[in-house]
Amino acid sequence: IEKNQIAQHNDTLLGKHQKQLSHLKNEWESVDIEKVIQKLVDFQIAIPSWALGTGGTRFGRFAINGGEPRNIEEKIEDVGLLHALNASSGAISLHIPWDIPQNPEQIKSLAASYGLKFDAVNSNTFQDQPGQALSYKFGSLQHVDKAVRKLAIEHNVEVIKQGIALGSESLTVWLADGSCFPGQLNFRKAFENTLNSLQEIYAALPANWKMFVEYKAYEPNFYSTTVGDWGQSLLYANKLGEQAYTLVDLGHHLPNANIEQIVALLLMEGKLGGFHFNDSKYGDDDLTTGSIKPYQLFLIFNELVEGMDARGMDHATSLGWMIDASHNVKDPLEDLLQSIEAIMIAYAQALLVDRKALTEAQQNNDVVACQEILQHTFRSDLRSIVAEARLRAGAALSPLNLYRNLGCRKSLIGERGQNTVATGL
Ligand code: LRH
Ligand code: MN
Ligand code: MN
Repeated sequence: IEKNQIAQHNDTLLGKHQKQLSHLKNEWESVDIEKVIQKLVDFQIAIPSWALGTGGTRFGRFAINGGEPRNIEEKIEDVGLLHALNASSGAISLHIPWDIPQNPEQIKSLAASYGLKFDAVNSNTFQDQPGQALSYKFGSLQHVDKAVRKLAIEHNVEVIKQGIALGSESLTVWLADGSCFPGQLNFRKAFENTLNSLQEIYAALPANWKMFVEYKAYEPNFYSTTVGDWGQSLLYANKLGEQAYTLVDLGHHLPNANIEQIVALLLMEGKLGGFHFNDSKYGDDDLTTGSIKPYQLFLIFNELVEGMDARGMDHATSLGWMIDASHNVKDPLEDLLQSIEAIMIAYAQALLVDRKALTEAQQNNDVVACQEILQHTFRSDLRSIVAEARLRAGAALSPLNLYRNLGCRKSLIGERGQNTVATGL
């Protein structure tokens, strides 16, 4: 995508955009909108490599779009395209061995040519790879057999090495480990084995790295999961040390969990590492962020902004911000543009909450005022300040429209073919 294509697109929308922005500035004259815009410019959300292809379910996979990236280079190209469109997707997160960065130097410079960094690297001990000597069928880091644990530990250490070569600075460990039936596991031993294994991996972390321990309530195990909730994740993170943190994937909770409260308390403990953003109606649906519960997304960002400001944390760099979504029916790139937009809007809304008034209302137990204050920003249309942030960063006022108008998918199909399949879920 060329700079002049973006400029042309912006020219056609500029008049309307400026009108909307000045209207918004008038409405929020007591707020330093310039500061908010700068925060939005700085905020970057990493794209997972496995979200670039059409996701499958266990009932089938419909590669409806074509032009899916066939290798790591093409995945980087896709994220580069997203970043050119919105200037908010400046990083890619790899999943190993779905991604095999054979020539790290080359891959690193390819990414740099698109202005991309490498976010957390993800290990995979939830599938057996072809030719693997021992199986993860009954777990990996928790396994009763030391030899299986060793295999899984070595894989994680290898992933760290690959990440170092790419300039990544964190490892995300998500474990499918758990049990499907009562009695199958000794919970305490499974925890201890997992902790010991994580300790060995932790020992291989460079000093500037973080380890993210991701939890998930259920699936693929349906009776117990060994890192099943934020309490268990926090136990591991606390025992591991100061480089270990809890990672919150929005889809990994039991229905109706109060995720914003979890986020607030993890932040308070200095143990919130980062996010996998997505949305869901039932469980780990991995739907487009903000497509089902945008109010919840706002409430989460509201806690994030409040908590990070209280601790003097830089919003853009203190936590790992990432999407984790993948599904069947949309063009993955369009889907990701929608997710990023939803995240930016929720962040903007949270930045505009009148904190002073909210604190006062809380102190006075004025429950009605508390709700009014939050919903005032939630119900305000802040899309034009998000668009303004993009404009200032050299990106498109309306990324999705430009993607469609330029026929980006059609070009990708032209280059890569109709029947390409990206590695991933
Ligand atoms: C597990 C999960 C985890 C994996 C990814 C593919 O459900 O959220 O983050 O690494 O999906
Ligand atoms: Mn996840
Ligand atoms: Mn998940």
